[in-house]
Parts: sequence; C-alpha cells; structure tokens
Amino acid sequence: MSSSTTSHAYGVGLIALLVAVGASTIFYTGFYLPESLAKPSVPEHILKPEGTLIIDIVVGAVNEGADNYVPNKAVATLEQNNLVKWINLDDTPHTVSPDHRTSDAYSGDFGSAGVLMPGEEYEFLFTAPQEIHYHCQPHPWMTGTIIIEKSRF
Ligand SMILES: [Cu+2]
Repeated sequence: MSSSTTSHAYGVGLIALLVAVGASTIFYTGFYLPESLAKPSVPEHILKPEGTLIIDIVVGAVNEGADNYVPNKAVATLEQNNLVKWINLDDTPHTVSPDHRTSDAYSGDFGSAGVLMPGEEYEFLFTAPQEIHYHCQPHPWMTGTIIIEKSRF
C-alpha cells in the first residue's frame, strides 16, 4: 500500500513537471521570443520628427580640399530633425560610409548601400543619441560628422 502511494505521488509530480516545462516552452516561443526580437518601441515624436536635416554633397565635392559634406559637422536633435538626408548635388558618384560600423536599434545599420549617383539621396532615421564619423569610399579625403542629440525639452 505504501509503495503504491509513493509511485502514485511520483507520477503526479512527473506530470506536473511536464506540464510546467510545456507551459514555459509555449510561453517562451509564443510570447517572449517574438517580443524580444521585435523592434524597440520608439516614441512617435522621434519616428516622425518635425523636420529633416539636409546635408548636401556639394558641387566639386570630389576635389581634395574642397567643401564636400555641407554642413560638415551637423547636429540633429531628436524629435526635431532626427531624419537626416544626404543629397548628392555633385556630378560624381559618392557614398555615405561610417568610419566604424554603427547601427541604430530601430533603423539598423547606418551607411548608404552603394554609391549615390548625381541627384540621388540617402536618408536615415536616427532614434537615439550618437556621434558618427563618416567618409566617402571612393574619395576617402571626403569626411563628415553627424551628431544626434537629445531634445532639451
Ligand atoms: Cu566621393
């Protein structure tokens, strides 16, 4: 009698354990994983800033010593103009390439995918403060800095 009670209790314990493992697996794969892989939640004012900061790649930018990215050390403010757009006004293809690989948690890796042909644009939405030094791949003497700052209000 006592031995059958023990094995019965053992069986119930085992079932409870299996149910617990099953439930936590379902929770982990069904709820926790998708949540943790999703993009971070970013305030609406940062996703849709009031304005866009424009950086021109000016005519003659290809020439060493000439102005290239204008403004060259640009400061964008979150919620105001954290959408930044580079426009190639020069008649030569250029890139916007980070000196060191960098990414934004929401927007992903920073940098133009390939060259910007004359007239083309590269746009990036920054969602957190950071400072990036970048350059043009075919013309490494072309360098610029973009700084993203928190809004003061
Ligand atoms: Cu260039």
